[in-house]
Amino acid sequence: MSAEAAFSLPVSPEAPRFSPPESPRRAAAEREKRWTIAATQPEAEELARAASLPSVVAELLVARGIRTVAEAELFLSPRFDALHDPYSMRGMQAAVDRIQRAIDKQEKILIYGDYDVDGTIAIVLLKTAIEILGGVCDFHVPHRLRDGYGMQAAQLTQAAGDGVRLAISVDNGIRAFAAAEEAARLGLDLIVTDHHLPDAAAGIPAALAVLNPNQPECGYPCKHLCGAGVAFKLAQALLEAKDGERARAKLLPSFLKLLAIATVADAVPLLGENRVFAALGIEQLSRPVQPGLRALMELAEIQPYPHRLTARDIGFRLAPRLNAAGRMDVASDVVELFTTRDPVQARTLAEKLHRLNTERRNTEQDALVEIERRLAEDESLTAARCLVLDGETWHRGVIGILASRVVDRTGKPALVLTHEDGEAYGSGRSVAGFHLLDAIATCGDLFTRFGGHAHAVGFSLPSARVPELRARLQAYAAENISEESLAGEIRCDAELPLDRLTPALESWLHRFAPYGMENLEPVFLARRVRVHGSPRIMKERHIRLRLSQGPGPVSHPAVGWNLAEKLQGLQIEENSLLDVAYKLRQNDGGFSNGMELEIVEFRPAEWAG
Ligand SMILES: [Mn+2]
Repeated sequence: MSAEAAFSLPVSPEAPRFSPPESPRRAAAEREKRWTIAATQPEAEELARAASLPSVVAELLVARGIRTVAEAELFLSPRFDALHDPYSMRGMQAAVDRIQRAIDKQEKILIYGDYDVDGTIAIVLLKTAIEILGGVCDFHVPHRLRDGYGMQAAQLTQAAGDGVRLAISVDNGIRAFAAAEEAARLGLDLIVTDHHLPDAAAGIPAALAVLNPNQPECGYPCKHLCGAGVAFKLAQALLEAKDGERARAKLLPSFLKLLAIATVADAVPLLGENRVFAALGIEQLSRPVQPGLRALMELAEIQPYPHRLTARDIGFRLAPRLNAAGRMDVASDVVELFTTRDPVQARTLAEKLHRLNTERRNTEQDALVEIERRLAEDESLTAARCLVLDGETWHRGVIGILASRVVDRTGKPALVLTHEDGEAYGSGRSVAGFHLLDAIATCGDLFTRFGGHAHAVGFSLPSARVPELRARLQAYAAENISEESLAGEIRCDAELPLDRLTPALESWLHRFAPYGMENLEPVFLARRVRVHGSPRIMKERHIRLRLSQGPGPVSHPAVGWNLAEKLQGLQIEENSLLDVAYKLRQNDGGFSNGMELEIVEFRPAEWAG
């Protein structure tokens, strides 16, 4: 999965802009969304009493699968000592033994990674651990466009020729059957570490050890580690075997900063061990020590301590810069950035990533303008329930992001394709309630290759077949997507009237961060709130206003991204009564209690049922 998939929904101030008039976003906004509120959890009352929690806090915890006081405590205060024993992961002992032998005999080790944030950080973590232990190790990052994803047999042949005796895959390899065969033929020992699902029919590749919590018979308790998470567990086992105390007190905690970036960027569920990685790592990220991280954070304009970082800072600021390397060029720069000790080199590399990200954004923006024009002009697209958009010159590295943007703007599932020498390469993103992989599988005969999951897909096919793909998919979508799921849904986690917001409750709710997959930022519903004073429009697109509820004199500052048009269209003004779906946000700009509301959606209160 990718960061774009996870972060495509909130329209961030950093997201690129479509030209406002006649934008497809408006068309989507005009369709009235369905408002739903989560059912109250029967166990919540019990938990609230047992753990002395406010009831809304208990509701949110139970909705995240938390039942006991101990689980609640760990969720609200993640601790390093809650990490699982690495040896409960199948294959760990064999992997540790072989790597230790390689270190003892000074055999050259090759780490084979991937070109995204997860894959590059996985390399950095394992390489650092092996080097701390005195091992010799090289790494390989595939080129996204030239090599594609996964381990290539030819690379192993070359490595063996260069004297490598042990290869370790990180964030890939669980389906690398050909590469594993080649390794065996070369007499090269192979350790696979991965988190992707194994092929149900073909099983796992033959290797000296396979570490993957998702392989059959692996009893590891946290099944949703990212690739860097699996690499971290291996690093943990290696370092603890040497000097457990030093590893736990110093080395491993220092790994958590990068691990948190990978965990958030790879969009794995932020629960269980992942939550510990993300929470502790993000906390430390506000005081970066490493030159590469410092340089990157400076260029990404992330405010230093005492400002507290959020998962959004990672998702919107750090991850795109790190991913830009793999999209536009070669991702090995990310590994260099995070392993160099030289501040000058770190700065140079960070600047390169920053520049590539700007280039990526411009490339994306140019394509979006073109897509925007087509959406406005081509009426068949307005009617279609699934969009298939192809371009001659769109950069293959950004088509996934483009698909996410189109989904954001139109509320429809979208496939974006680009042509290269008679072959079309595509990436697709879906909306809730429409299984995109199932959908494209109905056109399986058209593709050269395809894969993915419910939410996101990737594929290629001969360019000449694109019109047929479009026609068949649109016919399928017309049958299988309801008008309702296109309109979208405003999901509220709980009803929370504004007059119940106290600083104490706000600090409880603050402990639910960091947010990500399966721990989404809670959205609350407040009915019949009053607009206090005149709303202000910012940059023609956003709104800032104060909202109050009940007889008290308190009003709360609120902000709403991209809601200006709707506010004006509905003639909302002072004293209007609204239902609002909102999130609570820490604001550093000095508003009351530092908290403000972020309005997700509003509607005039008289529509309320
Ligand atoms: Mn990954």
